[in-house]
Amino acid sequence: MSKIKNIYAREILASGGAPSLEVTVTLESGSIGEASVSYGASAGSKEATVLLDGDKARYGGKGMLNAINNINTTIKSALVGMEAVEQRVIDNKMIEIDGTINKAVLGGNAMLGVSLAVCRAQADEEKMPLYKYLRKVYGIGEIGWKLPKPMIVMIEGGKHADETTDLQEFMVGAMGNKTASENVRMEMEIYDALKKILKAEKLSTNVGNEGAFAPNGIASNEKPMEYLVAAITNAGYIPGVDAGVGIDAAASEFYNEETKKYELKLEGKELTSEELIAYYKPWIEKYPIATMEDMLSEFDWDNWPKMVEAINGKFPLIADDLTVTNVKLWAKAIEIKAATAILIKLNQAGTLTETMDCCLLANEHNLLSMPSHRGGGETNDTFLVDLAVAVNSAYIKVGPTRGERVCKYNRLMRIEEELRNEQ
Ligand code: 2PG
Ligand code: MG
Repeated sequence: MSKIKNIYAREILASGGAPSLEVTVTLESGSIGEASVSYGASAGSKEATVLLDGDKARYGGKGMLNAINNINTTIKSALVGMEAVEQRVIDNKMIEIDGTINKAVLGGNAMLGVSLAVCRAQADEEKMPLYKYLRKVYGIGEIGWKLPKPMIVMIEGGKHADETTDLQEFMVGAMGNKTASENVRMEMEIYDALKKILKAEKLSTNVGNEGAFAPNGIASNEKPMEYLVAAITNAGYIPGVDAGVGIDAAASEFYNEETKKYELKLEGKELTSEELIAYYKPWIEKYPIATMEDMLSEFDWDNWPKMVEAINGKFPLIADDLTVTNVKLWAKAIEIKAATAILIKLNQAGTLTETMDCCLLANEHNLLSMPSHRGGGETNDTFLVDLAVAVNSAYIKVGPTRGERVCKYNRLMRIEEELRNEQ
């Protein structure tokens, strides 16, 4: 056991070129933990607050000095002297000091940075890899190791790229029983095959926010699925057996709250919820789909169960903006059968404990969880991978290229190697 001796935060850069923050926690024993915080481009409205300075003279208002100041003063003086092993108590303490439902006072970014760094410091103290320490501190029993499969964003549009598809992400999810490193290799071979297909179609292979292709001039919102199936085949794998298609529509982004219509600009369509579900329906039959995510808006709760019915158990419907890694919203979604899986983003919740609670609730109900990177402001932190391994998540969702993305897959392969060497 060791007490927290010091907490220190600094401003760093995130993948989009705007700031984020990084926290160092030091224990009395000398153990150290560091963590940085990512944030999104298509954030759900109920996410924990990313506290930004708003000072237009610095980074166009996107500085994080206020959040950092909260860490270096208020949070530090409250937590110094607490036992670092008391993760839940520490997280609750910050929630209590903040006192708001959306962490608007201290900032979810400030709280999460501290929360994760405390956890890493205690893992260091106990000389345990993070994924094992997470199981210990959250009392997860012996459930064996089932490493998450990669769900790799291959084509991106929506808010993550300019002038592309209305739907935000077209992914390839590994299927079958390959090892993590074989899955990573397969996915990257598919990515390479996709590049050749796009080139042959005279589409650009420049990449968007998440390192996935983001070509202008794609003919329809359906077209990327055809490309993905062809890429899986061309790379020598079997669609629906080795790999399937994942879609994140991020539908809140093209939902007009006033007219209650979904505006698909690429195809000049304005659809009601029912019409949008009917628009998706043929895809469910036609393509080897692994998962669908946010196919309806976060403001369209009533229609989510209809989408679950349309899918009819063929694959999971993942809630992201709908549930924003919030255990109450997730419990509601489970209860009314609005979704059958949850996307997990640490900064949506704002503390590690609240994030873990969402994963554990999914496990309790035998539902899938998928820890995910963020679009606009990702960092080189790989915490989400250890978390996915700790709770036996089915997938991790991360882009295919750029350092802040590939470090996640490299971490996964390293964990696999560690576990293999133990046998
Ligand atoms: C999503 C994510 C990650 P953002 O919607 O799932 O791909 O995007 O971080 O921009 O919310
Ligand atoms: Mg999403």
